[in-house]
Amino acid sequence: MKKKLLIFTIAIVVIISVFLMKSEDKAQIMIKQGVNEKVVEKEYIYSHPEAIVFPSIVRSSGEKPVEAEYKGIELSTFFNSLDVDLNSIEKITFNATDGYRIILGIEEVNDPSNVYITFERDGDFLKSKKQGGNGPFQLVIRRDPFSQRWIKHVDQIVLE
Ligand SMILES: Nc1nc2c(c(=O)[nH]1)N[C@H]1C(S)=C(S)[C@@H](COP(=O)(O)O)O[C@H]1N2
Ligand SMILES: [Mo]
Repeated sequence: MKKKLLIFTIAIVVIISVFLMKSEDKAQIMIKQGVNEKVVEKEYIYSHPEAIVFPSIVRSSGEKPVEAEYKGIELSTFFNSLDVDLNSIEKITFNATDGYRIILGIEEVNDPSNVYITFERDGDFLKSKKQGGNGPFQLVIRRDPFSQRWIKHVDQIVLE
């Protein structure tokens, strides 16, 4: 009887660990346009040849603004590299894993060197919400001083 309980306990622990490992690994962004869905994996983003590093001032509630170097891909470049055509798009909605959401007009997205999907800060990959970070992916709007639009933990982008 004791043996059965032990095996049962081990099985439960293994199942839960596998589940936790899987959910931790799931750094990806889903792009939706009508009925079309495209999943972009973290490897694609982390190794993107057009990613750049730029300085920015980070504002976090209750803290002094600090300067940091972000690494990311300009959003229009990102869509371009994925063969996503923005010509008939008017607005883009960004959804985060915590339910936070922001919407950008296409003019702002096409405004050069402004909107970036970022994945590194000061040389380290952005940590997930679970690990206490702003990532794994965060939108940075360089010319927007109001960081409430710098959406953290982006996991879905909807094109309309
Ligand atoms: N996913 C997500 N992104 C978000 C928020 C949030 O609650 N969830 N808060 C916004 C606000 S109001 C600010 S000021 C910045 C910085 O948030 P922090 O104060 O939690 O660092 O992130 C912005 N992006
Ligand atoms: Mo904020």
